Amino acid sequence: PPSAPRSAISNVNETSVFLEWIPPADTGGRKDVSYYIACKKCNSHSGLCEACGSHVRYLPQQTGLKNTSVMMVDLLAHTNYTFEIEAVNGVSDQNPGARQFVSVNVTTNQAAPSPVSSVKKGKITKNSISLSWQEPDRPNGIILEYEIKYFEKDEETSYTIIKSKLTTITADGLKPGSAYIFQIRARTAAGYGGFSRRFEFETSPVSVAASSDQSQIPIIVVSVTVGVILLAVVIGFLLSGSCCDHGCGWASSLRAVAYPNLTWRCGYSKAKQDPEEEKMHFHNGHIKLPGVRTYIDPHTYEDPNQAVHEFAKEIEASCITIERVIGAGEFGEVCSGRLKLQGKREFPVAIKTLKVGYTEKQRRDFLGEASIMGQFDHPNIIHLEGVVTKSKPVMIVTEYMENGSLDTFLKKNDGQFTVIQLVGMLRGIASGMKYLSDMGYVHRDLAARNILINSNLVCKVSDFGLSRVLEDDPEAAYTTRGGKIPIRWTAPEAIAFRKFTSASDVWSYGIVMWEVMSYGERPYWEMTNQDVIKAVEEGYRLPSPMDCPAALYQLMLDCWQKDRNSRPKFDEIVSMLDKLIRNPSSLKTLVNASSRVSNLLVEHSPVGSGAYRSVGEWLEAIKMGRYTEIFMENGYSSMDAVAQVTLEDLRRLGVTLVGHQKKIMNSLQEMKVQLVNGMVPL
Ligand code: ACK
Repeated sequence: PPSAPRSAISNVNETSVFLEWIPPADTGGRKDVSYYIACKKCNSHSGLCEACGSHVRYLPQQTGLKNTSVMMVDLLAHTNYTFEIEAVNGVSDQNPGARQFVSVNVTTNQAAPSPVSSVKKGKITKNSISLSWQEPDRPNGIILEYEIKYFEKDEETSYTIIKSKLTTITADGLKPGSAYIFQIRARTAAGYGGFSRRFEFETSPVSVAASSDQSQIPIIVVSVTVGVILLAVVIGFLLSGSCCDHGCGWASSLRAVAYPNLTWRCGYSKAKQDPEEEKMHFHNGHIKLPGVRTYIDPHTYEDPNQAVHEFAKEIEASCITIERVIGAGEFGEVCSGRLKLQGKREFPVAIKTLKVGYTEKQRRDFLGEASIMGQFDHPNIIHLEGVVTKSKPVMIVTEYMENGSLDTFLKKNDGQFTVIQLVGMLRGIASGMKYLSDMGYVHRDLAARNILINSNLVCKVSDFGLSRVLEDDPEAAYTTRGGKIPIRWTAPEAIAFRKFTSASDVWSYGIVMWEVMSYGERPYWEMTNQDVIKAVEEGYRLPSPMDCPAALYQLMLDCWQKDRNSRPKFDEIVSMLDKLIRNPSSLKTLVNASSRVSNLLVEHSPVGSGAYRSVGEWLEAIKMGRYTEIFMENGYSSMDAVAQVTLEDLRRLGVTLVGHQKKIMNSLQEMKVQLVNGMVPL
């Protein structure tokens, strides 16, 4: 027989061991030398060893090895092993002497748990699926928790993650009669193991018998048949050619000049799930409640491109028709246009473009907004259609909101809406914000300018810029989109010590309420930021907008509570607004016009030595010079006297146009606020 192999070396990687050696010095004069590996698991205290058992796998094999290396996998973590490498030949069996081997001692490392291999479905309803599973075969430590990822089949980019310490969960809030894909992975102190294979389960369908009578069944059968035929036709069509034959492409001459790189293919490529998914973390350590989706901060991705493709569909540029430029965004032009996707009807979209000559950081920040927006799915959050990243210009495509930004829209339509319409807008914004706060997303820049409004007066929250979320950057608090924290909209604790939470978003929501009820008036008018900070800190608050229902102004004041825990939550705001909408008479009580003004007068010194030397000069400055005479004739000849004017007085003086009343009252308020450095004290 041959002598023992020589110079064996080992390389340990978690729970795998690689062995390599040199052939024996003496082959016994034969050419049929092969190797056999004996594996022993040894107790570190007693030193006693036992055979490893059948769970260890040998690559390529345990016996008859021709090469001088082998790999053992699926060993136990933190375990001492002895491997004996024996050289054998055709006569070894006949040798009564001792075996000739070289041995190697190794200790395996900590390792992540092996994948969960068996998952069973439990109770299934039309909206929920219960699951149970077995601990992984090799936990390699104590399992701290499981992570269960699921999504509707073929909708992989929008998924939910639930964490559970038990080996059972119920996923609820699912669609009836829909297939869902589940994957589970375990976490130990060593980290997450790999995800299990995909398990597919289906929710039960909505019971037809319960919701329809027998006579409808033939209709359903016919519909299904027609549906199947249509589906076959569509599939045939899709297989036979591209949708470009059917009208997608550029409609205007703008296309060739401004965007020459676009191709003529059509459709979007679905974002693929990347194995790097393990790198994701939860935003701000936000703890998930079962069944509630959590926002994932794109910053936790090493590669921002991966984040954007995780959450946004790639659209081929040839499917977009740019029609006109509608504004300027932070990174480039904002255009309106049309999107034609395969199998869908063309529809209007807004297109944000990234200007040429951008830096890598600008591209990242620009697409960061899409990575955030793509995670949301709510009627009051602006909907992302997709992104164009594979050609230039880089674009973000969203649904089109016919009436543009809410602040501009309200200014343009001053006094044109009923209170119920205004409350409807506010309800929509609150509902969108409730969704965001449930997802663990803090907006930080909620303001009417960042709300878009469509032709049905539906308001949607937009502007999900990334730069605001740089918590660790000491400059971040002062360098948001406009270069500064939006002081007038921001809660005092967020200004003072950057405590941005959903409660600080509630403060901003109160300011948005004020903006809406005053048709786009600038909060705190022309006061400087420093004065606003000081006044708010001293307990002053914005006075009620004109003709504002008392219940709404009270809600604003609640949102502006200094103690953030005393502010209402977004779900409470939604319920309160719903109540007011259901009971419109509750909106009839307005904040008393005279108290609205006297509030200021009682607390603060009257206007007297303000910026204007005479009543005439003041009225001219606000383009209300036509009323100078009436004012003078009625005893309002000095600025001190003017400071006492109430809305009733104005009406009595014959100032009947609401627009004029507003101009005068707001100007008065502005002057008072500037003088006293404050507003309504709480
Ligand atoms: O007030 P606007 O018309 O509404 O001007 C701004 C401009 O682009 C720069 O932001 C408008 N805008 C932005 N997103 C959209 C959208 N999804 N639909 C319609 N207009 C939009 C915004």
